[in-house]
Order: sequence, then structure tokens, then C-alpha cells
Amino acid sequence: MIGVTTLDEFIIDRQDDFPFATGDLSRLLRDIGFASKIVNREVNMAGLVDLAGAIGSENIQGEEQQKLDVLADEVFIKALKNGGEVCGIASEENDDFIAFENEKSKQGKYVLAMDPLDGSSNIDVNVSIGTIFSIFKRKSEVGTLATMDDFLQPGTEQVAAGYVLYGSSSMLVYTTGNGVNGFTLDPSIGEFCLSHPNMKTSESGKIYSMNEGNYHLSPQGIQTYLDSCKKEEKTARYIGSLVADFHRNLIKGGVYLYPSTTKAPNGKLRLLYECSPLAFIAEQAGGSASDGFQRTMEIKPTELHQRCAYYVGSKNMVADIEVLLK
Ligand code: P6P
Repeated sequence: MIGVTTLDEFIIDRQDDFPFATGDLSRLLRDIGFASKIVNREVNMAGLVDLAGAIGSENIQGEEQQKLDVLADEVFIKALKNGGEVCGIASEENDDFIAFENEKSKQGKYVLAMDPLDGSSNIDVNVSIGTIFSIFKRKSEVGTLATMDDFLQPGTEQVAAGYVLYGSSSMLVYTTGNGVNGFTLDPSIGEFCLSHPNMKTSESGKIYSMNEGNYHLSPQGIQTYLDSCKKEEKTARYIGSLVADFHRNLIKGGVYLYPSTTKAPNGKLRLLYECSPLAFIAEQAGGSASDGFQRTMEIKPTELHQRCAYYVGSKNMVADIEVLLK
């Protein structure tokens, strides 16, 4: 299509942002785009081909796995294994990380952490859901099996991060540290096309997103913040799908809150493949992300599925929350 930039074209054009790029990261990002198109197709057909619903098992989080959770996990793992750019994958759906054993993958320079389908409790009610991914350069020697240390890296070490939103239209949004760009899937040509170049979020906003059912379980500072949002007549918007809430706030301005609560003392969201990658996006778009005390990107994980409190979005709103929590 004349005048349209596809994701593949954009990635190749921007490869020069990395003077020493050999094209591996470009190929990896294109593999992610390819896998996203397959998952998008399955998400759109879920209700028709009995892909909705639970499979009767639980993931390490003790959360009931949905059929699409497992399918999305398998699609991304297969696409990335075939691509050969990553030597290993950590996923919300798998207790331990996967170290690929084939020779081609062992030569991979990167590892990927992902939530293959976040917000899965919304699958059966046709609410937007998403994929979140984070890419690190491996620390272990090329040619060997991936190690846990390859994954336990702080967000500042990410070389790329992004999300796919399977919604009224499907979008892929990513950063490699040179700004944030959004691509909308054009089903008529099966390509993600540049629709949101150089995304920026406002320093403040009117929207706050939190499950206020947790109000009385939350720290006093968060209760005070929520009370102030009501006094200032801010707008409450909470979909219960992190990617959808994050994406709306990125575009319109706002803050998403998931505090540590008496029920979830370490918060609910996972640092490695939810909070860190979206923090990278937020910061690259002029926003910020923290656990209330520390910049999310600087938290070094000690375990794969580590949880953290999470405040992300317009930087002045995140700052207001931090003041109240100190
Ligand atoms: P709650 C979905 O399970 C998720 O990880 C995020 O996508 C979402 O924002 C949050 O949990 C919803 O949690 O406790 O409000 O249902």
C-alpha cells in the first residue's frame, strides 16, 4: 500500500539505530510480529472454535490457565525457537525458563521474557487482552545453554520491549530505546502498519486505573491518593487487562496502580515480563514507573516470577503517589 510503512520495513529502516546491529534483533522483532498475527487470529476465533475457557490446569501463579494462554505460549515459543535469535525464553505460563538446545538457538544472542496472554480472565467475555515481551542480551557465552542469570536482569538492561493489544483493532507497540512506535494490524494485507509514530504520554492526566475493591487492603498513601482523585473529579477507568489499561493511559494520559496489599504483600504483577517492559515503554514515551519507592527499571529480579507493586504512566501522577507512600 502506497505511503504505508509495515512493521518489517520500519524495523529494517531503524536497524541503523544500532551501529553494531547485525540484523539479529531486527529478525527477532519480526518473529514476534509474525507470532502476534497467529495469536491475533486465534484470539479473534476463540469463541467459535472452542478455544475459550479454561483447560483445568494452573500456572505457577496458581492461576487457572485458559486454553488461549497455553496456545499463545506455544505459538511464541515455536516462532522464536525457529527464528534462532533467542537462546531461551521465560514465560508466565512456564514454571522455569526454557533453554533451547538446538545448535542454531544456542548461538542466539538474546533471551526473551513474556506474558504470552495477559488479562486472560477477560478472554471469555470478549474484552481486550495482550502479550507483553522483554528482550535482553544474554550474559552467558554464545553457543552454550541459556542460564538463569540471562533472565534476572534489571529493566535498564533491556534492549527492546513491547506489547501486542488484541482489541477492537490489534496493535503492536515497541521500543528499542529510541522512542516508542505503534503499529496497527491491517487484516486485509496481514501486516502491522505504522499508525502511531513516536508515541508520547502527557506529564499529567485525568485517568486513574486501579481495582478499588482493594482500597481497604492498600497502604494508607494509596487510600489518600484515591480519595484525592475523587475530590479532583478524576476519571476512573479500569478494564482489568493491564495492556489495555496501560495503552489507553499512554495515549490519553493517566496512571495505573497495582499496590502491594494485605492480600498480595508483594503486589500482583510480575516484574520481569509485565512491569519492566511496560516501564521501558512508559519512560521512552516520557512517563515513568515505580514500585512507590524505586524506579521499576532499576529493580534487579532475584526470581523469574517475582512480583512488585506497580505505578506506571504520567510522570507527575506517579510522583504524587511516591510522595504519599514515603
Ligand atoms: P485484579 C490480569 O490477570 C492482570 O495480571 C492484569 O492484566 C490486570 O491489570 C490485573 O491482573 C487485574 O487484577 O486483581 O484487579 O483482577
